[in-house]
Amino acid sequence: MTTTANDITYRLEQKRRVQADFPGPKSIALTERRKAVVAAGVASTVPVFVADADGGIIHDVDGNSFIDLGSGIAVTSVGASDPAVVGAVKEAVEHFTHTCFMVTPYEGYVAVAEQLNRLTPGEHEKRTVLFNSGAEAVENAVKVARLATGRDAVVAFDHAYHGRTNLTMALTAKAMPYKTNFGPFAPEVYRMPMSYPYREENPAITGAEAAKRAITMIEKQIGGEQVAAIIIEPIQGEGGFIVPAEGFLPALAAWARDKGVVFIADEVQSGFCRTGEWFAVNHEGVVPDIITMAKGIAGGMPLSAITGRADLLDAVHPGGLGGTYGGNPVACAAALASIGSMEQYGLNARAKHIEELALGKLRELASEQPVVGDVRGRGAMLAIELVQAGSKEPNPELTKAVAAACLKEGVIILTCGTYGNVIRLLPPLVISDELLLDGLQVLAAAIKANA
Ligand code: PLZ
Repeated sequence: MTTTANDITYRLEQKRRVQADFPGPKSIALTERRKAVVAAGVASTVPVFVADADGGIIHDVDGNSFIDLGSGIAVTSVGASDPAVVGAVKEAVEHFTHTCFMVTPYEGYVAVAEQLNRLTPGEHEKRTVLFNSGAEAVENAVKVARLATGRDAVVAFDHAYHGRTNLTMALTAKAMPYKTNFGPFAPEVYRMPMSYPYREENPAITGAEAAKRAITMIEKQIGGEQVAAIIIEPIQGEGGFIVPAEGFLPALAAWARDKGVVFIADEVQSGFCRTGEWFAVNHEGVVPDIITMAKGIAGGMPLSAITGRADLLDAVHPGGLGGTYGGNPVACAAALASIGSMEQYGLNARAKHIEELALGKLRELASEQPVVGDVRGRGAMLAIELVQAGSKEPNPELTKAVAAACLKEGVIILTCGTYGNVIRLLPPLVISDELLLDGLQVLAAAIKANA
């Protein structure tokens, strides 16, 4: 057991170690079995199979250990086997695995709703509904907004990612791999320009001006009074960890309020201490009408939620919202425990500390390496955008090569971005400083070696 400054104890040794024959024989055998039975459409970033995970470390079935800088795509913020979550799951599962909240309700669901109503921004009266996945939360936020406003149109943004179901594919911006040949898509979805400071034609454009650009298009192409909802990720995830210019989100939210448009913040990736606040909208004091949550909410158990204005959510007729598994009792127990751990470990402060440690290193790297075009993000949601030296031309080949080189050295790094040229860092918030710094040093070396 080792301990960090935050008094987090680990079950597994927090150290990377990759053998020469990587991937090892057990992972290779499992990959063969997998190929015969699992659909090819499901791809995996890393060619090894997991045996155990804890803190900032993932062990594979061949005895390799990797530094986890991805958290299973921003899920295991409290770690993949946080003792409080594990204990709560064990306790819950020994009593009942499921009854269906729509049939025979249980306290855990209500307790999660109380926590979400408390933690989400705004002092107004709120209501919560629980689901299973991020996409399902987004679908339901749009359902509520349409019913409550009596309007059809939904505005999404360039570079957006909202899921893989039919409506959320329509909301998602990127064709390959998410949408190509999967249509036809849900109607009444309109896409507007995002504020993407690094790639603006006019780099001096302010957040307010970028919002005005989108609002003018909305008013010209749809008409404000036709719009049910604007949905936006306050920091875009899959699209490239794009942090909009300051003032962009507040201006959009103000316009939405003025026009009776429901402002939905999709915090599926950015929520729950990831950016150093409970939610990324908090950085600019934006109060969404509805907020969608998943991923970090339940320490790895599948749970998602929408929390929003009581008048909007209670507009829906009884029986209009639900699903067999939504708010599963074991997932609710995990959520309560993981929220408890976030508070106990002080994970907002910890995410800010990670930002301090990592941003400095990444900026240093950018100043030495002209292929690092941009460094951005908040808290433990950080990224670098890789380009051809001397231009802003995206460099997806280098991005792939760097991620592969890191993996060989025992560091799991995820890529993202509309142009496939962004390396994103999403470490578990409980990662130790030593492990994080080791991972960053491997990343820096991989960029130097491949640039
Ligand atoms: N909204 C902002 O980031 C999920 C998806 C990875 P689900 N992002 C990771 C992939 O390739 O499928 C996401 C998100 C935002 C919605 C979702 C969807 O959440 O739980 O994957 O449905």
